[in-house]
Amino acid sequence: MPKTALITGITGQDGAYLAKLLLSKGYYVVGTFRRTSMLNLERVNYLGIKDKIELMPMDLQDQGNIIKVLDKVQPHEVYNLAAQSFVAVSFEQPLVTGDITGLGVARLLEGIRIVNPEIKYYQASTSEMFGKVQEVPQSENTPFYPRSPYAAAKLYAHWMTVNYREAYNVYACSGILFNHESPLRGLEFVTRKITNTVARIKCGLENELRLGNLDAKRDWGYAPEYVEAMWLMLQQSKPDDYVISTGETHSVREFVEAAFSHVNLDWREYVVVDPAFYRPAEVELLIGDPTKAKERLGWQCKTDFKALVGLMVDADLKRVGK
Ligand code: NDP
Ligand code: GDR
Repeated sequence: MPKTALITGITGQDGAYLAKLLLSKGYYVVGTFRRTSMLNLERVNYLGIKDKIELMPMDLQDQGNIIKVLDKVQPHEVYNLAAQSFVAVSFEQPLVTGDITGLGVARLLEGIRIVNPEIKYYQASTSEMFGKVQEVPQSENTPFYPRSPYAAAKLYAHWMTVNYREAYNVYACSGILFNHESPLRGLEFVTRKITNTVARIKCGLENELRLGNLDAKRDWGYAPEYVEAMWLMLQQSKPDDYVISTGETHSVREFVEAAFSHVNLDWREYVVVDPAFYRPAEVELLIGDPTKAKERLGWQCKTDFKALVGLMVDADLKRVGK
């Protein structure tokens, strides 16, 4: 009998890559989506897996819905990737972010406890929980200091995951993933906004790129490699929490420079700094220490910064060209 995995957030970047990985490992994959006026299956389509997964509506805001889906699917593993995941929007919509990204996790963990506490659980935690960093680089032992409603909601979700592990013995892991990007990244996030606009400028469709804080530094990795770490966390003898990162940091400005220079353009001629994209509170510097993941999971990143920028620009050039 193949194992069954339930992935929330199947329409997002990580949901699509994780579904592809689990299919390649022989899993039966159920992907859940929330009801919208138009179901967006662009990413699973792009990866050619739409017809290989079962799709089921499930909203993290609805406890009854969650219990019914868990009961029907009886998964061996649940990967919770669903969230209101855009930090900037969380300042505009703090309550809905808290309800989905924070309380949604409590609903899911309660569902697991009620339906079958043997279900293994992966929580998509984030480097944003380190926020105003208390230590450089950040590891599993670094104190948290969230700087946005999104990060505060994720921190609640992180501790709920730890609590269900300690209180009810649920095999629950929190993956503290640093930024990971790909050609499937949402267009509102800075990396994809840059690579998509660079491609459009190169093709003569646009002539400027408006950005906010160019000095912010992030530890950017390649998303398909990060979903492997999620799976590895659920295959260990004991549940635990892990930082997943490259161990390198680069500024937004460096990303911009690399993306423009990939297509032989000078970024200074196109980039306009626009205060509209500044955040009320910023996370200035993130750099993760992935030692524990390397030692215990045998995981490490393979794609370096320059290669990541290059592959994202190339994918956008191809798309824009079409
Ligand atoms: P995306 O924003 O691409 O995907 C988020 C998913 O959540 C979408 O499928 C979205 O559905 C779904 N969703 C939103 N609200 C609800 C809801 N109420 N009920 C059910 N589903 C909902 O995120 P990523 O794939 O980039 O990230 C995956 C997870 O990992 C997220 O939880 C994110 O916060 C976290 N994370 C991401 C990192 C990164 O660098 N990518 C780093 C660390 C953590 P819809 O398509 O309908 O909007
Ligand atoms: P982040 O990603 O907030 O790190 O959260 P994002 O790409 O949105 O911002 C990264 C940094 O770039 C700066 N920035 C801009 N950001 C956006 N989106 N648009 C701009 O025009 C712009 N100009 C400068 C930001 O201020 C910020 O410092 C992502 C999400 O995927 C989260 O869900 C996840 O938890 C974290 O990564 C790890």
